[in-house]
Amino acid sequence: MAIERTLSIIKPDATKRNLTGKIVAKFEDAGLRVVASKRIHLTPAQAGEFYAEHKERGFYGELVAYMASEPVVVQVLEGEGAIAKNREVMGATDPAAAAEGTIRKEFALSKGENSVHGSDSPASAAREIAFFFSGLELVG
Ligand code: RTP
Ligand code: MG
Repeated sequence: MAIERTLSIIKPDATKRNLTGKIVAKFEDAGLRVVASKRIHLTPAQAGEFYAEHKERGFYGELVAYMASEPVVVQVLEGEGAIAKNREVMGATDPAAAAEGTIRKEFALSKGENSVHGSDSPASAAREIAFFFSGLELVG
């Protein structure tokens, strides 16, 4: 399998509860390498643009307000099959449906406040990495 890069966000519910280190350890234990990382506080406009694909969904307004409510940690993770591997380590969107040992099973509060985001395809990974990072900030 090819070496890929994917965009990860440690969401407000997790940064607020001081879980950043525990979540990063899960990625590293799974063989993913952090090649870029920064803590930022998104504006509602930035959060809305990032999640534009969900504009028509009923939860969009709530999602945007939540993502702008507290700081987040945005990271680029690198490794073999990193896009799928990250999604596997994250677990299902709804923690009630997430497998044992996954980040969302262990830490998520609800389907909305679910601790992490991960790109879902090579195209979204490319868009999402470029949304937050310049090439100079990616240090493999
Ligand atoms: P993400 O994009 O954040 O990695 O999560 P995902 O692929 O597992 O889920 P997606 O369907 O893309 O939804 C994006 C985020 O919107 C919030 N959500 N809330 N209240 C709800 O029914 C609901 N559904 C989705 C979650 O924060 C979800 O991760
Ligand atoms: Mg998604």
